[in-house]
Amino acid sequence: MLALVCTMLLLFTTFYLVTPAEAADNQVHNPSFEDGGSSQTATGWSTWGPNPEADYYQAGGVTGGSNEGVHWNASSYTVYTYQT
Ligand SMILES: [Ca+2]
Repeated sequence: MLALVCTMLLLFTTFYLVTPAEAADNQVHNPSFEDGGSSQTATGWSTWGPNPEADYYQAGGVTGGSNEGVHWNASSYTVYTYQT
């Protein structure tokens, strides 16, 4: 019985204390690439690497909404998209 009570208390604590705090701490700007910018770089995002042309954003809803961030090129590439 004590184990059940402890488990219920842990679940309650995890749900009510950890989940809201994590949501409030999301500091990613433009996480779903909905804010404009140039066709090459969405607002708030930066590109680094030897193949920056492989990083772009376009119409599409894979990340939700109407625009999506993409890493793609017809040949092999290395590119990073990041925020600071
Ligand atoms: Ca989106």
